[in-house]
Amino acid sequence: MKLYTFDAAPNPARLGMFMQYKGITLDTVQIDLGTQEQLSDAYRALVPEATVPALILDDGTVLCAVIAIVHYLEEQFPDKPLLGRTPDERARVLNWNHRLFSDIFSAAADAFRNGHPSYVDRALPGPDNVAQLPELVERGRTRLAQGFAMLNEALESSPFLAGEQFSFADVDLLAAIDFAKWAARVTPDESLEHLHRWRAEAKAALTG
Ligand SMILES: N[C@@H](CCC(=O)N[C@@H](CS)C(=O)NCC(=O)O)C(=O)O
Repeated sequence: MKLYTFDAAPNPARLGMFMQYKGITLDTVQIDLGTQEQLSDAYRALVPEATVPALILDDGTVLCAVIAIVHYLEEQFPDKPLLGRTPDERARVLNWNHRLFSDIFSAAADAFRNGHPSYVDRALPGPDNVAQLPELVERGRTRLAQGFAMLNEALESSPFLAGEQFSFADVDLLAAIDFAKWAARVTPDESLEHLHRWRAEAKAALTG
């Protein structure tokens, strides 16, 4: 299998942290989003979605959703599980991953891509051009602040997002907070004490 990615981008960062924690190394090619290499004919012939990361399996299957890639890799590399050890835990991890993707990552992406001059007509990733909607910048920033408050509440009664164990839900939230900071200039308010407590512990769990 072969991984196409661009380490500096947020969805590749989610996958990168998962692989780092589990000690997975793969045959990897960097696709430079800075020069729009993802839109080149050569890359689109391999990955019609024109996004990174993409994992191409030995039978030619192309996986271009991070959640699918990590599920595949978790099966291949079962040590240090990050997707839950029981059916309940697996469901909670997946529930959070979906919620973080639709509520937090998409809000940060909206705030970034609908205002940045380099993303005129590239307001959404993918092969087709999509016009910017400037109203989505402030809406994205508001959604991030609301999302962080919701997460703070959820973490009041739980050490990690999906329960007692560090999981891919926590990896996703670490990546989402980094993304929100540089892309939307939104950081969790200092008053969100449970979120800050969780963040220090999640960073320690990731590297420990
Ligand atoms: N569909 C992917 C998300 C992939 C994605 O949006 N990747 C971004 C980088 S973070 C990308 O490839 N952008 C290309 C572009 O902006 O044209 C998933 O579900 O994990």
